Amino acid sequence: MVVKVYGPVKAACPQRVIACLLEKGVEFEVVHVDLDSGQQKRPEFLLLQPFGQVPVIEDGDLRLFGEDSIFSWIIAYLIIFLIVTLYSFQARDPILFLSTCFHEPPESRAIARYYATKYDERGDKLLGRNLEERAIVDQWLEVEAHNFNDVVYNPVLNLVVFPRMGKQGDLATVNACERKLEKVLDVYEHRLSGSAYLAGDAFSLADLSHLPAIRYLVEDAGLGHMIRDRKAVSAWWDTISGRPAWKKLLQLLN
Ligand SMILES: N[C@@H](CCC(=O)N[C@@H](CS)C(=O)NCC(=O)O)C(=O)O
Repeated sequence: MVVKVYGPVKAACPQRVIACLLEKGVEFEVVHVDLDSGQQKRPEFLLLQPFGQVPVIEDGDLRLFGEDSIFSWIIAYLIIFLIVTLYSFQARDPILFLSTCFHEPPESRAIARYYATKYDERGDKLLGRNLEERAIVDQWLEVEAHNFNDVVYNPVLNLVVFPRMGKQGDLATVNACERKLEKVLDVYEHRLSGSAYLAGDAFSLADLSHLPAIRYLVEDAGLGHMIRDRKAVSAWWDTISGRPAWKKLLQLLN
């Protein structure tokens, strides 16, 4: 069954999911959602993703939330509670199990994690080779989500997205984020000076998760010097952006 990915390929968050699917050789189709015209805020899309954002995925018969009645939700929550309890006893990951049972979470990192786990044996091991490595991958995924993403997202929004929509970007916000990003990238430079990849000696989901935002930074926002000025970060960017899966994604952009 082909995985449906809702979202424009040009948007960073769907790219995170698509890059993971391509790494794992999972068949997918993109259902274009026109962010510029606000399609993601229309009632029919809010049934798929109540926050009005992309990506969303549909995988086979798995149902996304939104279209059910309150009653069916109460039943669903009772069943969820039961399953979580049962699987917790067996030391399985209840959240992951739930995502396979009911729907894929509308959150690009969670979706990517799900596919990296589901197809762990296929292609590179994106979540590490043992529990300790997985912890380090998770650590850098969290760094990406909480330390890196915001300070890149805002400059990209103000320098690229708003002007494309005919709106003026806020340069004070851009400057403030740039200053913070310098510090974050200094930490990355230190880490990558002693380690080929963020989580160690192998490419992982933590590296993959950075690809979309750095591409925007380098190619669209005119802030590539922040990457290029740092030897180890620059070499890392060349390596991860040279992966065949990422190159396939870039072809989808054209
Ligand atoms: N944390 C969410 C963020 C989703 C998000 O911000 N999506 C952006 C595209 S990258 C979007 O839908 N923007 C349009 C909007 O917010 O209206 C994720 O990673 O999936």
